[in-house]
Amino acid sequence: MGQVKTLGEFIVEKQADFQYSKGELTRLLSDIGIAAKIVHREVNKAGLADILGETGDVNIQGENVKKLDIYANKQFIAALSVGGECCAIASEENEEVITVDNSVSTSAKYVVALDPLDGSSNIDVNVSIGTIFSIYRRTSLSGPGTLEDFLQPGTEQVAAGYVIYGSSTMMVYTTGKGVNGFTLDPSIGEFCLSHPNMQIPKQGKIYSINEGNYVHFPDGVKKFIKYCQEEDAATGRPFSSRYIGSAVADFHRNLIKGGVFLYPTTSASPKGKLRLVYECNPLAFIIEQAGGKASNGSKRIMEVTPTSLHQRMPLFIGSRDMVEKIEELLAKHSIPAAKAAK
Ligand code: P6P
Repeated sequence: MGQVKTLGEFIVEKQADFQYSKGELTRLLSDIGIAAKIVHREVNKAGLADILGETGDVNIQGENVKKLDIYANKQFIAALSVGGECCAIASEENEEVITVDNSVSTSAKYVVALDPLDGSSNIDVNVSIGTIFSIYRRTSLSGPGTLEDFLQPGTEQVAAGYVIYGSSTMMVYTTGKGVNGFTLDPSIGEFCLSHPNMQIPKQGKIYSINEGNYVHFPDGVKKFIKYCQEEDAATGRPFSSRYIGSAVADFHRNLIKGGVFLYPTTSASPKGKLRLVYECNPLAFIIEQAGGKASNGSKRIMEVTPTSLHQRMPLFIGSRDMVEKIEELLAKHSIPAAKAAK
């Protein structure tokens, strides 16, 4: 095996990609790596420690809070606050923006939005879960970060990534110069470059959707599911249905193998289920940098300007050809608003 390159070495090496960079982003990404290692340790022994199960609380999303959710949230907030490179943090677990008020951080130029532990309903059944993060330059001029710092379109992201706590723990991120994956080697406590320059196949053979919601899907989505199930040798159909129910795990599999993940509007989630700011946008940045596509069905996800911190958005993300097929079928079979209003 060739010379191992650690996340730290890689980040510093790539620092040159950034004009005027004085190492702040380098430090920020390293801070995230540290928190990921701490969360990895707890996730991997959750069954032993008393951090499985629910806290008895319900979060702002109305979801039962898992002890590991809270633990992960605290670790990432602590690592980012101590690091001094971000002036505010937005988290799925917190209704409001968390301002980092220490003397160093209020002059920091970055803000970080994160889902500290996505898919946490899978923790108790030992299914892969993940952390998703998105980094912006602040738009506010000084002082503590503000809500407006987070309501930027995804095209303004400086960096985005995820950590997947699975059969191994990996950190995958982009700073706009491609996508690179690092696997944690617990024996040395370092993330090591294992997946350089990740690219998603233009056409995949996997579709990932919760078909339990079929009756409530828009007609274009129903047509796409039937398209995937048709026999057609030329396009390798029927495709395989794979749905883990943990967005980071489904996304990561599709990034490596090719495929498309769909979370359309449903009766339970009339605006979609995934959150624009700290789930859809970071995953969209990664997939575009890997040659794929991310859409809300009619628009490029990263061009949607968020109007609120926790707003939800339909998400169709993965291999370019498959996302474009979904957009084509949605356009062809969408009910014009006027007609739908009758
Ligand atoms: P459903 C996990 O709760 C999550 O937010 C994503 O990680 C996952 O893709 C989705 O919800 C699963 O939702 O409605 O199919 O169970």
